[in-house]
Amino acid sequence: MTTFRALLLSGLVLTSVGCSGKSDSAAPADGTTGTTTDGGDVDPNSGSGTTHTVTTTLESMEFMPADLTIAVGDTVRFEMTSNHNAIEVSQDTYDQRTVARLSDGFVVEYGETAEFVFSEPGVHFYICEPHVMMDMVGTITVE
Ligand SMILES: [Cu+2]
Repeated sequence: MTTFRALLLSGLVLTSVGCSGKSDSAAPADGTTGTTTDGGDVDPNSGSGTTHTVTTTLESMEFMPADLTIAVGDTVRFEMTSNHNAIEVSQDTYDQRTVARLSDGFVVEYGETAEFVFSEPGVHFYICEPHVMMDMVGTITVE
């Protein structure tokens, strides 16, 4: 079960993603104004929530911020420098500072920028593979 969705990538990964992201849902021309639906304005899959950014630098061995709390539907944008990656892992892997990738977790490779929409509450743990032993780890808490 994947509880996040990749939005866009400036890098070269996830080339096998089959969805173009363009759902041409024949939207009617806006001749009908004022059709509001209570609570229906925000599509949890539209990525219309707040965008949070996690950055790194070449010199530092940390994610900034390392621990981030967001709301369901928010986007997290990872901006990795060429010497760091961000790989989702299990809580055990995170706690043990090892490098086993989560099979359906998010992956941001070296030097890439990627955005993910988190659609369900929960905690995501991630690491930088070459620097996990230096405590270069992070969490995304989705509330
Ligand atoms: Cu690193």
